[in-house]
Amino acid sequence: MSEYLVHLIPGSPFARAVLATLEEKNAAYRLAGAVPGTLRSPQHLSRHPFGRVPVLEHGDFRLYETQAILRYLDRVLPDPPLTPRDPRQAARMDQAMNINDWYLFPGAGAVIGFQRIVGPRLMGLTPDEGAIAAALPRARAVFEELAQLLGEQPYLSGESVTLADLMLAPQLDFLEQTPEWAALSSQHQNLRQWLARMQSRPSLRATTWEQVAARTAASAAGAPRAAAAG
Ligand SMILES: N[C@@H](CCC(=O)N[C@@H](CS)C(=O)NCC(=O)O)C(=O)O
Repeated sequence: MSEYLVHLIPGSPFARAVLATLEEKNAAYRLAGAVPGTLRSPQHLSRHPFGRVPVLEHGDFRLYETQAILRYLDRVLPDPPLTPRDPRQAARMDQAMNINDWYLFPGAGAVIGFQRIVGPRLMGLTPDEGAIAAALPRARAVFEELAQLLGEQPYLSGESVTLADLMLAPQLDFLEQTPEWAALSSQHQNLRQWLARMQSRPSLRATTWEQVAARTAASAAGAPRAAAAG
């Protein structure tokens, strides 16, 4: 079977979901780091016409959109399964992944995460406090809903980790690093415990911003990555 190649920018929570899924599957993969600011280059647009990351290459098959990539990986690497067999649990998984794409990332990650972390760290920008304040009500609503859906379960769609957990944990891990985290999560201890549970998994521990940055450089030199067990 061909090797997996992931085009990404270190720190991207969407890309981390792909890497964490590959790690959960114990698959070998390589990283191709895009330089921030070059996603609109003709070369990258030929991979991703909307100029984003991640992009997966698997042999002659190229795919963008994180949900599609995660589901593809779960089909071609069926062990361990990361989609519940039960239709209702699978529907909860799908629901959480769409909450990520429609509400969590646009409402919180793309504003609060960008203003607090990405902009200052990668572009030297000063956080726009007005934009952050305006995003908070929507972000609060997303946290409330995620906490409600999680309830007392260990994972978002039940007893086992699924693609939804792997997709949302990198986003919340990102937001945990912002000053807004305390206000957003203090009423939702179940969500905090879930995030800690996810952060302790080898797949998340192996895919931190720092580790991915280091490995991106190593992969550029041609060393394939054997996933950590777990
Ligand atoms: N819908 C896309 C979203 C991916 C996305 O927004 N990625 C961010 C990094 S986390 C990105 O590429 N941002 C670059 C930009 O917006 O120019 C997916 O699911 O893959």
